[in-house]
Amino acid sequence: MADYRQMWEEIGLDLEAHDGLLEVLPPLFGDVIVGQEKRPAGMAYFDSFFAEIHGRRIAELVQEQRSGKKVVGAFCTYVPEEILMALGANCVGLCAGAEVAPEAVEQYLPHNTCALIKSSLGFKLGKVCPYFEVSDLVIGETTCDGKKKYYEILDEFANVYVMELPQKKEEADRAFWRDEVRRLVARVEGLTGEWLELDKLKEAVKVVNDKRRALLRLAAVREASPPVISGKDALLINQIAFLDEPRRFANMVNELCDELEKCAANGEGVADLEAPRILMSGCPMAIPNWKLPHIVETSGAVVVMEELCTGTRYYENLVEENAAGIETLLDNVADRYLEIDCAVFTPNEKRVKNIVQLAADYNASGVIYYALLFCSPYSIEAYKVKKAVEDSGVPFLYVETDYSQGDTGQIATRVQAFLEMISTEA
Ligand code: BJ8
Repeated sequence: MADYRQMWEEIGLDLEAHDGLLEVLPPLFGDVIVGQEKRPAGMAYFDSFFAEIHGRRIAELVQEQRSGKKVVGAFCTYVPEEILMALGANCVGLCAGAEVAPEAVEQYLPHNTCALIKSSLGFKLGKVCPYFEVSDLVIGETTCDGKKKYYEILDEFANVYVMELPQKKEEADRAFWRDEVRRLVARVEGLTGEWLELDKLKEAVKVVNDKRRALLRLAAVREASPPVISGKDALLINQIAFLDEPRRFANMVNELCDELEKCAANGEGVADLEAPRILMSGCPMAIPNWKLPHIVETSGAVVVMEELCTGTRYYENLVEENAAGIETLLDNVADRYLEIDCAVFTPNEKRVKNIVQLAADYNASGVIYYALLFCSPYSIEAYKVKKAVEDSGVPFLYVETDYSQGDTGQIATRVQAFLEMISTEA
């Protein structure tokens, strides 16, 4: 990586603490991601993106800021990226995938808060997330109680705006959410000084849909047997989707898909035909959280799909592009986001059915459900998911964990026993 120290200092990173993070990340990446066998050549772009994750991409964002463009940070897949883009802002996902400054965090948040929320505050208090530091505005959302209350605290340290997400999906909720999306437009117009215009929104909708189309193409080729890409590589791509420039990202995913589709046609894969195929479902896995997929894939299985926000929930469902006027297009944007099935919704039968369908589509040998410790929505919803998955004849394993490494051995033992059970029954 080039020398970015001056830039990091200017944007407000704590250089010493940041150096500490940079000492840990590359070896972890080398061990977990680069160390895999038979990786597609097209992963080189995503590896180089990761190598420069705090460098080149931040330099691009800072450069665009200098020419007047804003940066908006977000935590959730409900934040409508195309609206930010149409109003002259870059949307970036904020770091929340590693334990940072835990003692400082627990001065603000109770111990029994999920690792994702604690991590996010840790990155901010520790001043080690450059995406946070370059953000002109941070958009939160009323999803789970933990995040809702966290944003009140984060407001002391960042410029925060919170979108109100309904908890049901009935007509009144849709009407409310469509209005909420318009309130976001007004807030971002105030930030960037630009007005939302039909042509700009149409273009942004197409760009973000193209990113989703590329990820859907990648998802489709993962139905192949043997699998043509590891779950860890696919997860890395999904994680980078929140950070990279969308047009470039879509091009690189499509290039990778050209390669993977050829492999699938030739029957070439990254694992044996007999390797158990796992559908991973549950809480998001933010960079550099590869803990559970790494355990699964070093135990002889392959993750063939992720029902996660760093997975299907991020890219399924496109915004309807055909719209005569701006109001219809805004409604189309709002409606697409309300289709996302986060566990904070009630009732949430569509998510449960979708998981069963994904397991069938990907010929999954088992579903591994990932719940972060203290995450009520996902851990409680696991009951219904388990029942539906097992009723469909697919084995199910529930794993509750956090970002520490202390339970890795115990999880590995449970995963291996699960995989053995799958193989015996097959
Ligand atoms: S759409 S999953 S990104 S809210 S893990 S903070 S739910 S206690 S992250 Fe999420 Fe949006 Fe939903 Fe996706 Fe709360 Fe659970 Fe923590 Fe969570």
